[in-house]
Amino acid sequence: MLRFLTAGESHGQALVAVVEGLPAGLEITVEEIQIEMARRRLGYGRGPRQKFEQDELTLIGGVRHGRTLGSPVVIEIKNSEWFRSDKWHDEMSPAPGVTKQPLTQVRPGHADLAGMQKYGFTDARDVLERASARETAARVAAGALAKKLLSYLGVEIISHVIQMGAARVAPGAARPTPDDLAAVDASDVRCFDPAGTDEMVAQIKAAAKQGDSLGGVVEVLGFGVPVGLGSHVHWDRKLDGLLAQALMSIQAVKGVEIGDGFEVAGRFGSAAHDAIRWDAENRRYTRLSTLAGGLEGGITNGELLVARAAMKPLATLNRPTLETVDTATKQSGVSFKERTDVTAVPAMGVVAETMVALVLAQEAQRKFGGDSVGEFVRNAEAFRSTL
Ligand code: EPS
Repeated sequence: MLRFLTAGESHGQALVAVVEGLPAGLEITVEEIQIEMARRRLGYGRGPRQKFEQDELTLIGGVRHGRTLGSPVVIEIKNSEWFRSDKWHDEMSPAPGVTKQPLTQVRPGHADLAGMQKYGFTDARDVLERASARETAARVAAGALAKKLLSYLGVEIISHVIQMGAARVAPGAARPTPDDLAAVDASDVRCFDPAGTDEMVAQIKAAAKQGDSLGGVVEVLGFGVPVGLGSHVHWDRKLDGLLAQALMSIQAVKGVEIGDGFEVAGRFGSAAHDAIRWDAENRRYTRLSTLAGGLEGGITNGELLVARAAMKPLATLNRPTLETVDTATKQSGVSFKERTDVTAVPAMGVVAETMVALVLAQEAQRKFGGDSVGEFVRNAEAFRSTL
């Protein structure tokens, strides 16, 4: 089974991703992973840290001469802030000692207070360093490997922003295809619709002016996803459930939708399902719409995969207004200000792509198996020929 772990704190030395279970012979370079990492830093409304974090990465194990060995792939991503100054060296030192400045003014909407209570900490930094969305840099590195594995099956996964604050792309607006990804990434907010981009940027500017933050919705699209990933037989094998868990695990995501899940809830059944037709020319079944998002009974049906993730507005504001309590004194106050992003929705789209890729790669490996990429592809082709 393909699985992955990440480790590391936001202001520590580095993040690490360990990806285990990839077949041997997968061609991968540091540069390919770096392209995905750079995409995660895109987007209007990011804070100052994005400008100096270089996401300098090293392949520590599992890859030789540009190909995986079948052993765990280990990727290290140095936090450039650690190396450009000693600002965090004492604060984040693993050596025994105490911090000079414990953070006790817990931030509403963050893991701070619940995490302190759960783990018995008196310094919110013991929680926030790991809860930070900096961790998604390691997920994206792992996701680059999953995307590469899927590419051998002709699967491509992209995302675009469909809502930023109150600005929403019109329902029925054209969806991007993999050929449009460069255009999506060129938009300041990773929105495919030019009018939508302008409105979204205006929203961000207005929020920034007020020291406020914005959330939004991204749509992830999977092209060429094979039939038969996931299963109807048990709750924890349903692919829609696995995708929901993976997307919901992204920092600040509070809602997940497969296809038009929420919209169809209000329709009659006669207008809520994707009709099936035999496409004689291509000798395959097709659906006439994408309401189910490419999933029926928790199994992929070979149609476009559609999943959406809603991100709440970031809880750290540049103008502290959220009421909170100091856990040391129990005095009321307002949440402390740290440098922060106005929105991270465009970046979250790239993280969401990689989470979808990791789940699909896992399930593709479960279905097709194989210790080498050649075996994996042969098995997939043999299955496809039976459909
Ligand atoms: C983050 C807060 C900001 C973001 C950071 C995630 O960092 P800082 O507080 O150090 O300025 O820039 O995101 C990243 C560094 C990244 O690479 O995405 C948070 O609290 O989640």
